Amino acid sequence: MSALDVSAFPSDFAWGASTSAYQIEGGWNMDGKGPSTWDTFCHAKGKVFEDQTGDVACNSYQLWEEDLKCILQLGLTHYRLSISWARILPDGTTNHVNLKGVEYYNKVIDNLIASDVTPMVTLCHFDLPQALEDCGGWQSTDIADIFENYARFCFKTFGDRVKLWITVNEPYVYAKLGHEDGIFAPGIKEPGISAYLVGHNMLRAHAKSWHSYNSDFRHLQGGQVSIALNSDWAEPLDPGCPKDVAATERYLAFSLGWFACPVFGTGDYPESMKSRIEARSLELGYNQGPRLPRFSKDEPSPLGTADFFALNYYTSRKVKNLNGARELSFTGDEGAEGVTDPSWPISGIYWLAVVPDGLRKLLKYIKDTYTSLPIYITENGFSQSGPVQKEDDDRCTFYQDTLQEVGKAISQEGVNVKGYFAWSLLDNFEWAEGFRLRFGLFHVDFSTPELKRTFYRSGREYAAVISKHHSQTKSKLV
Ligand code: GBH
Repeated sequence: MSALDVSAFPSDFAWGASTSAYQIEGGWNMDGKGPSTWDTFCHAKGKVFEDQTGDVACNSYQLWEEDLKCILQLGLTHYRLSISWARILPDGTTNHVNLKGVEYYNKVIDNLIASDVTPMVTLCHFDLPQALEDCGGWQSTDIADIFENYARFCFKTFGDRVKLWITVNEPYVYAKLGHEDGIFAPGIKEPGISAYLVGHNMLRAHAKSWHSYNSDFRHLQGGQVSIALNSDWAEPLDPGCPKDVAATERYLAFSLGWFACPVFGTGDYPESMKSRIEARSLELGYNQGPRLPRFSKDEPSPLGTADFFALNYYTSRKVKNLNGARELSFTGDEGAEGVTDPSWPISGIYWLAVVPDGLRKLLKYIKDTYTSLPIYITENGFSQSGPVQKEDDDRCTFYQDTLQEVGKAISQEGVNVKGYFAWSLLDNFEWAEGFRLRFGLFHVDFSTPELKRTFYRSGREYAAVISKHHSQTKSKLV
């Protein structure tokens, strides 16, 4: 990454790395933690690669000091972590607070601040308390108030020190992979129905929490709240084919637009999403009410409920039109299929085509379509599978090319990018793929209980980028 020109990045640029609780903490039943949907999902056989689990993962619950050393070696200005909801509220509600869990996050947050690292905290990164799942989980209407209550508890408990909040991580992924495809917890397969309901309740939960923060905490704590949205960049497979062009619009509407339009756009779902879902219901004779729920006038609107844009970007797609199948499904509604371009290298896993300039195009699209608010890239990364390569030159090239595109988005496209968080600080539990995909800037040796963390070359080079930017900024001041 030494060829990277860092002059495009503003002096207060946030250099971060991200993790999530279930993927690193382990300690799944320690000190009074309640189970989450991911504990349940992994403990059922046949769901995850080789039936691996996050029971121990990187054991960050007990080895936090080792993570802190990694953070300091990288010289990060920011660190994004998530709170395990069931670790602090074992049944998901404030009826019972697990003080040991609260203590753990207090220690993490205090250590970060003492080291001059700004925490960004996600409230729910896929791991819903199982007790709430047992009452309908994200499909239940009540979940929005229960989440809001949890969010308020976190604002009250940690908000004196945490100023950057993410309510929900990637509602698209938890809704669709967890309730349509069934390949993520909670493993529900109800095509064409549940994902929309889950997404809706996540938006309601998010909106209520933002409004709570806005009215009761902002004036005291001065922080910011957003929701992390994942999206591919997408272009028509055949730009000369109007059907592919329309399909590309739908592809973006059904991923980014599903959540960005209510929060940053019109306050409602994208038109193409509404009309397609309604038309398909008619066509297929589905008459049990609207599959895409409507926002109620009696609740706070999702519109304007974000203080910054949080984007998780991994890859891009070429999109072609897909004629609807006979069964209800999300993909049938979407009527689009994304494929990879043969010229794109694949990193570790089939879906992760490396397309750095897709990030620049997506950033510009967000600015042009949705908002001029500051954008944090809250996740972006490159995975390795197979034999470990500590000298991970491909990943170094990936980070260099990607950061170059972020620099261009700032200097050439005028996008207000405030920060970049690499996924991930450490190799960790990669959900249904288990430990076979490694996304870390630090290698973790999962074969011994010490779970030793060591630098990849990419980690060392990322540290050099941060320090280069830091010295450039300092020299500008004198
Ligand atoms: C992020 O999701 C997560 O926030 C993070 O926890 C995770 O570790 C990271 O990605 C790396 O994967 O199986 O064909 O349906 C990224 C969005 C959505 C990308 C699901 C992969 C699976 C494609 N992910 N997608 S498929």
